[in-house]
Amino acid sequence: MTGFRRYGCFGKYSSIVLAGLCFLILVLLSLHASQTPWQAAHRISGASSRLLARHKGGLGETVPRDLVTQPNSAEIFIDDTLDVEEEEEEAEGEEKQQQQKQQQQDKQHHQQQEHQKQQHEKQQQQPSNKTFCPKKSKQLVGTIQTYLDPVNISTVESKYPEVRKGGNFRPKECTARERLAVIIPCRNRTQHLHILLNNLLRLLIKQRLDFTIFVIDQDLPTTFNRGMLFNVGYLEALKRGSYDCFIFHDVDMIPTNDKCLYRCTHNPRHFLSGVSKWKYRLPYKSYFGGVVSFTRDQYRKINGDSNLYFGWGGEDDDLRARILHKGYSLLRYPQSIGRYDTISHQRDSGNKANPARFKLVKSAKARQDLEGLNTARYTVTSSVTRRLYTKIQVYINMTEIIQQTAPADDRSLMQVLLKDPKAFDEEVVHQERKSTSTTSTSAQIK
Ligand code: UDH
Ligand code: NGS
Repeated sequence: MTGFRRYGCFGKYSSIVLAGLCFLILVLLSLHASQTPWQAAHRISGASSRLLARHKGGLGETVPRDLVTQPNSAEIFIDDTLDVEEEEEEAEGEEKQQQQKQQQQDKQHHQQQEHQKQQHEKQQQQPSNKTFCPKKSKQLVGTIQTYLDPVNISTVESKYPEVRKGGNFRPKECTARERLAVIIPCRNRTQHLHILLNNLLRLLIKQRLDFTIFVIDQDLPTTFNRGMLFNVGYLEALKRGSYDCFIFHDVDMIPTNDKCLYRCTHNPRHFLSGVSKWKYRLPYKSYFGGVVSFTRDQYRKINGDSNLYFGWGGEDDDLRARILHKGYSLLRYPQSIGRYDTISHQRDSGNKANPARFKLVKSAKARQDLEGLNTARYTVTSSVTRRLYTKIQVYINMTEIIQQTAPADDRSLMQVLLKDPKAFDEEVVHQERKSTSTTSTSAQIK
């Protein structure tokens, strides 16, 4: 009874005793760190949220390096370089960095195991006694000159004799760590394509990558659909080879640093950290357009891009929402590495701003599993292997996509696209097509 009374008494005052103890700990900590108790409390809460953020890397892996922006808990861009050797050197001596090193080693170990598994499978297919290419080639220098002036395709072809027909390159002296498909949507922008190839091939070859360039063109008069062309690129590339990594690349984005590695990693990556047209900044923090990478599995798991964004705008915001919704984080290279030049041009015809885009972006997560890679319907109207790229031309039937693959709610808000084709330039583009030459390569150059 006495014991009960004693514990009962403690129970009555326990919250006061606990609060007192916490305050005492804070006072001791603040004395130790020469801070006020409130600063000490703030430090503890900061440390615990950083700890939580580290474990948001998706796929059970630790997120590397600093968080550069964290507008809210669902939008995380991580500044990350794949530059493992340099990171290890910097880490020497400091306790905090030692911990990062340990985490990285664990991650590397896990990645190495994965790689070994994949490479083993590959070597079964193509027996070779070559060693793997270095993760980061010794030939890379950092900032490189960009060439933005119009160039003839024959000039570019003669510069890269090592690229095989179809736009394929494979290093001879080593085995590349993955097979990369670069997917470039391109309609009526042939001159930009030549400028991009003139810059990009040099970088990819220097990085000792095993790659193929796929150019995806969309038949007129259907309104342009960038997101769906990415799905087409992914599906058609996989029909032609076993690619592990996909980089979706706008035709007018020119990398300015050869340490910007065109590789895939444990989370999808946004390559741009600054673009010349925005004074080497981005239009908004969560911008996800321009150049992005996915492993084969990552893109399949997010069900690819939405097919519903006919016309300009919103498809990249939708893609970002899909990535986050499936539990991935977003990686982005640091400022100096993700610096891109862009080729200035006029507005494209056949790609008018899509008035339904804002509402569509809002329903991105709800639609994710219902439409995307799994509902991409198109007809391949031609497929040709040029010297520096494989070109796949497709016809997309907008009416069919909207009426047969859009979920009911989205279908109704997209009626505006079907009711008034002129609002989407289809008539205008149709007229233009009649007055320009018939092949897509010699079509209007901007
Ligand atoms: N693209 C084409 N042809 C087109 C349209 C787009 O090839 O007719 C491809 C091309 O790879 C381009 C990419 O899709 O780089 C993205 O196109 P975009 O129109 O989103 O971006 P871009 O930088 O033009 O080419 C920006 C125009 C700004 C319009 C602002 C409207 N409010
Ligand atoms: C946003 C668009 C994005 C676009 C970005 C930059 O407003 O699709 O501008 O565009 N989002 C919506 O419209 C919802 S750019 O200047 O590169 O044409 O990528």
